[in-house]
Amino acid sequence: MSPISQSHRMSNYFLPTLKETPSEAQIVSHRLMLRAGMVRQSAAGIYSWLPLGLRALRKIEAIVRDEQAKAGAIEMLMPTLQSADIWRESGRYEDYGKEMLRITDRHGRDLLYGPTNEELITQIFRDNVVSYKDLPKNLYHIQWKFRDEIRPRFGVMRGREFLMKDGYSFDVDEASARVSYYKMFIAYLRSFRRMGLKAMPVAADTGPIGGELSHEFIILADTGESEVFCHSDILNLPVPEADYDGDLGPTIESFTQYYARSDEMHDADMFAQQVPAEKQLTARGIEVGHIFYFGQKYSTAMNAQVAGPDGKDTPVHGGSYGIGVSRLVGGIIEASHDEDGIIWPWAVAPFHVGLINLKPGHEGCDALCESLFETLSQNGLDVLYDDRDDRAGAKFSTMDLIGLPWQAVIGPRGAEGGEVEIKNRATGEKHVLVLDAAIALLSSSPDSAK
Ligand code: P5A
Repeated sequence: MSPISQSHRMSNYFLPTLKETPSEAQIVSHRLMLRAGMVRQSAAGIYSWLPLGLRALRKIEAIVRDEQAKAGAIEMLMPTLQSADIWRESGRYEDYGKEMLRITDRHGRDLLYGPTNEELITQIFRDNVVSYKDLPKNLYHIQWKFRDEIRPRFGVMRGREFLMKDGYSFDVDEASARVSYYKMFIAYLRSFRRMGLKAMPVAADTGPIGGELSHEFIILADTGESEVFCHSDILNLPVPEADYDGDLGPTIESFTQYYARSDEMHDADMFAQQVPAEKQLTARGIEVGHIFYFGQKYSTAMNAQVAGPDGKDTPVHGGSYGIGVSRLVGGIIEASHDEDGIIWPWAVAPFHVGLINLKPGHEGCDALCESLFETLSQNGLDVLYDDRDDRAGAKFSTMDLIGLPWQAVIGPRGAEGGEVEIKNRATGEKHVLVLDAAIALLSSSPDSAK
């Protein structure tokens, strides 16, 4: 059972759903996250995560952690607040401009709420690693960031405070640094796929992070803020295996052979030359990840050197790798919903099963519901049990809104024959099954039925 596996009764849960569509929300994921009681805004671009939203966030984190571990990255945790001094060393303290939230403590010392952590990890690295023999290293954390975006919008998609997985690799030379980059490239494709998303790597601009080599991972969505230009065949490539010991070059090449670029990198002439007209895809999307190889940019500025095989000190070669963990919650909803609400992919669903008791207080209904609730929970499934005294219609629409993959409905008639009605949220398909058969069906992902 996963450590976050947990079932709840709605009568003592906290799920403040909204019937009305909130007027401030411009895109569907934002509307649904508010309506489904997942988040509440605290200030512009700053959100509280209510229990249902937090569960989705944690499931996304778990997938990220698992794939990072497979690729050899090691988790740690850096603070949200950083000293301005290290940013002065790298030269980014001034460069970052108004997006950086600057704070002064009671002693008059300059702090900042970290928008990213290249400086802090470089400081930790240089103070603790001295030899190439300790390389490569890839360290990551999942931590809140703050960027004082001029126009926070679309809910958690462009927040000011947001949760990022950010990782940093250290290598002795460029060739091995590329391997570290390739590993993250593959790990990212795998992570997004496990969340039910098809993410496309596109060559990207490096902006304030720096360097020459960079890819954004984009999921296609009309409401996305990024525009991409690509050869449509890139969307049909298989997701790579987690085989990180072999030669990763050919796998990466299978993706990078296709023209696929963000709008900043787009070259219309090259696009026309390299991509046949019928394969040219211009689309909007959501950037859910971004990886960078920036070589010795930070290590030179901040004096992070290791002794190489020849005994000489050289600045290490670095890369950084970001996943928008909180943005992904919105991104997944943008990619998977209908007019009634969210449709969670199994792997990131806040609960697997929504159990509806149509008549709480009715002996047969209560007994069958309790039995199902207990068995499913013991089997490691996360169940949200609607045991409240409410109208059937209201219960159905709440379950559709919050979008759990399975709904299990028990009413007086079925209870008599020991029967449960199961609904697949994605397809709407229904089955009436006896308890054991219901348990078997509910224990498996319905995603393949989509
Ligand atoms: C890579 C890790 C970086 O910051 N430094 C550390 C590099 N890259 S990035 O592209 O700027 O950000 C990484 C990912 O974070 C998400 N993101 C956001 N999510 C919500 N609201 C925001 N304002 C926001 N800004 C960035 C994106 O998914 C991005 O790819």
